[in-house]
Amino acid sequence: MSTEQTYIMVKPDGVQRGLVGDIISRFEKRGYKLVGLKMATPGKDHLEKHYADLSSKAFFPGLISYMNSGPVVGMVWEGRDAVKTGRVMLGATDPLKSDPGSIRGAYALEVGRNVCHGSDTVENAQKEIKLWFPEGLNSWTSAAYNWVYEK
Ligand code: IDP
Ligand code: MG
Repeated sequence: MSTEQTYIMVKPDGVQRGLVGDIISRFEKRGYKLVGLKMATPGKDHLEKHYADLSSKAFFPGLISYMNSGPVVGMVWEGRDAVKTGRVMLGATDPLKSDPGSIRGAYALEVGRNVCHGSDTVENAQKEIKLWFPEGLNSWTSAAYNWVYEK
């Protein structure tokens, strides 16, 4: 298992519903290290770039208008197996199929209002991090490192 970075985003419904703190807290408590964090309202063009792979889907216009309906909170978490484990913490795309202990399984009921985003591969994580954090990330050493990792 390697150290990875993943892009996690609280979608507009998650921000409106006051879930930002809880979502940050879950990643923080799990042992991941926060290396980037911002609120943003980047507009349609940027959101279309973020979801470019889905542009041919029938739900794409609805997805973009949902994502453009208010500010989002984007973050980058770093640590062991961050991409895959981050997806497990989010839950399945369809909240009704999500484990109840996951974020979507705990807080959402519809695929079109599923409160959070997480990168699905290391390669896509790198692309998303460049798109959302062109200014770069924060490099720091966590005092908790040796309490989270045995080696
Ligand atoms: P993911 O967010 O779990 O990676 P993707 O397939 O990448 O899922 O889809 C991106 C987002 O598009 C989903 O999180 C969801 O908000 C929305 N979405 C996906 N499938 C549907 C659908 O069938 N109807 C409406 N929205 C959808
Ligand atoms: Mg996806």
